Amino acid sequence: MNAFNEKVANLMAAHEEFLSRKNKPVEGGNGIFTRYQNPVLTAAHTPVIWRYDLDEKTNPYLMERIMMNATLNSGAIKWNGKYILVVRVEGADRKSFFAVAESPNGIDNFRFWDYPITMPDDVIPATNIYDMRLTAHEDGYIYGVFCAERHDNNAPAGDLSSATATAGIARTEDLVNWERLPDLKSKSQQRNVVLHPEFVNGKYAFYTRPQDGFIDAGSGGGIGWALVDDITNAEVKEETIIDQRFYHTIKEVKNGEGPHPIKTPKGWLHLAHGVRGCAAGLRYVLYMFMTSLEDPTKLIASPGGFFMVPEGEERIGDVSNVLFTNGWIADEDGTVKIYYASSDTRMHVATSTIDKLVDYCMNTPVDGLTTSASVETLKKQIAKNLEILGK
Ligand code: BGC
Ligand code: BMA
Repeated sequence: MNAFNEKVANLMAAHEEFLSRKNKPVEGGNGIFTRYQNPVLTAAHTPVIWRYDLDEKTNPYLMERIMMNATLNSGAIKWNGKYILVVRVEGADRKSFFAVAESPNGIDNFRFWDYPITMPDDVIPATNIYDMRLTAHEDGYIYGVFCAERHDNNAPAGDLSSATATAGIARTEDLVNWERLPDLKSKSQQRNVVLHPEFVNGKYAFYTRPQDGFIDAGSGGGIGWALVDDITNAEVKEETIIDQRFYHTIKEVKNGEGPHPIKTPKGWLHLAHGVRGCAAGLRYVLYMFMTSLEDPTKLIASPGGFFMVPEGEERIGDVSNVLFTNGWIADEDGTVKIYYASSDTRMHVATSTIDKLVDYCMNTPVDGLTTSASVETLKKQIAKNLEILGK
């Protein structure tokens, strides 16, 4: 073997060893969920054959030719017994694309498929696409709903930052070949749009997030709900806000549905993100709520405050102080694997169970929206505990 080939072999072996690392649960915690020690995916997990040109003639120094920046906001689905993430991979050029990574157990050994997804761009071409929510719909297709971002051509000359966000829709049967449908038509811009897994009154149902501008949710605040007659020409006609934003809460500035909700005997279990502004910028945390099985627009549980916030190394990255989720998998045994990204940089997993998450939603005190209300809630628990402890 010549020196170059030996270098290639070492590179591949080191990468294989890295991908095979076992992941361990972090002991302790709050009893609600369990974090895992290692991120499940980072830019370093992307295949060697993506990043390097392995031809000695054209890459004698064996350098990375196409660098990868981050692996973040991934959709998730259990498919053919495998835990699948449709990852938002961001290259050094700031373009995001989707790529499938699969794992046998959902907590480690995630490996990317050889090729990224070729998403048909035959509608109105987008500059960037990201944050796919996967839904195995009862119509038989797997849908991917994602954000399609385009430069706003109405912006004044020289303004290269104004953009528009719409919901792109595509469907597949094998996660390889995707049929692109027209983007969701809506009066406002949309990000964080999610397809509900069941028909409701014979129609497709979407969680929406209407927004006034590209960044600002503005008057369109909240997680919305819209019924759509035809998925091949989806249009939001009426939109109801099912989970509102409130002053001085973790979702004051904006909020958005995470993955599609999990159906439980007690109601639909939702995971979402809430955003507030502070001197350091926007802080993204995760929160939960539940809606009624009979009427999915009806909020039946709204635990106050956050469910999960960035901790330790999670707090630092390309866009620091951010947790974001758009994928979780409920196993047959009731285990839930929550896939979340930290600071727009890497993917993690945390585990819980449907029973624990429902208990969390039903029994965590609601946010009373004022200091006085929070203190009263706290005093009630303290008094009860002192009585239990006989003090
Ligand atoms: C970024 C997204 C971000 C959005 C709003 C987009 O350009 O790619 O990650 O959520 O801007 O800030
Ligand atoms: C956006 C989201 C995500 C991102 C977050 C933080 O609004 O849609 O793409 O993780 O901001 O940058």
